[in-house]
Amino acid sequence: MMMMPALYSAALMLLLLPGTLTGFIYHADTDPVPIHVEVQNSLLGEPPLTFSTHVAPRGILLGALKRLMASNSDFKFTYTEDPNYGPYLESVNGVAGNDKEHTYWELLVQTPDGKITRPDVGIGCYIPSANEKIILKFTKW
Ligand code: B12
Repeated sequence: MMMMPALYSAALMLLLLPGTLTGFIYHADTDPVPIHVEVQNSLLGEPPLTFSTHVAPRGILLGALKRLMASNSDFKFTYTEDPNYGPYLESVNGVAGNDKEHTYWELLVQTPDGKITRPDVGIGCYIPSANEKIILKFTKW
């Protein structure tokens, strides 16, 4: 009988501890992932425009771009649907890529350490990580 309170609290600890840990990890997993989006028009030599938005945890870039467009009237984009590769970024802020002129919106990613990479997937497949700068660059191929 003397052991009961100690046993009881030990059992309670065992029950609560994993719950607390799981709760913590679960919370971190559901936090929105902050990112920046920079629009660069290398052909017209316009100054870059930078926006802040967020993506759902492990969410796709397309979702973040839609969220940004809905919340900020200075950012607009359109995309077409490719049968093989999904969403193709067609225009940003009224400027569209053009096959005849060999222009397109290139997707680049700058990580917080400053390194810039060119993802090998489009806006419908790319999953941004926290604090990345997504660069939408109007350029030529
Ligand atoms: C040429 C080419 C381009 C050219 C297309 C120019 C043109 N209008 O002809 C340009 C330079 C514009 C381009 C851009 C990009 N591309 Co590209 N491209 C190719 C390539 C080498 C050949 C496509 C082709 O001509 N096929 C033959 C024609 C007859 O078939 P088609 O179905 O009509 O081809 C069209 C589609 O492929 C489309 N297209 C081309 N690239 C992409 C990328 C995406 C995401 C989408 C939705 C459509 C698309 O454009 C073609 C012409 O209309 C393929 C690789 C390959 N060997 O197939 C990569 C490829 C399709 N591209 C790829 C990528 C990743 C991109 C970019 C996202 C790169 C970037 N980080 O910016 C961008 C698209 C950005 C955006 N605006 O959404 C990937 C797609 C992989 C994936 N699962 O998403 C591929 C498979 C190469 C790779 N890395 O493995 N691309």
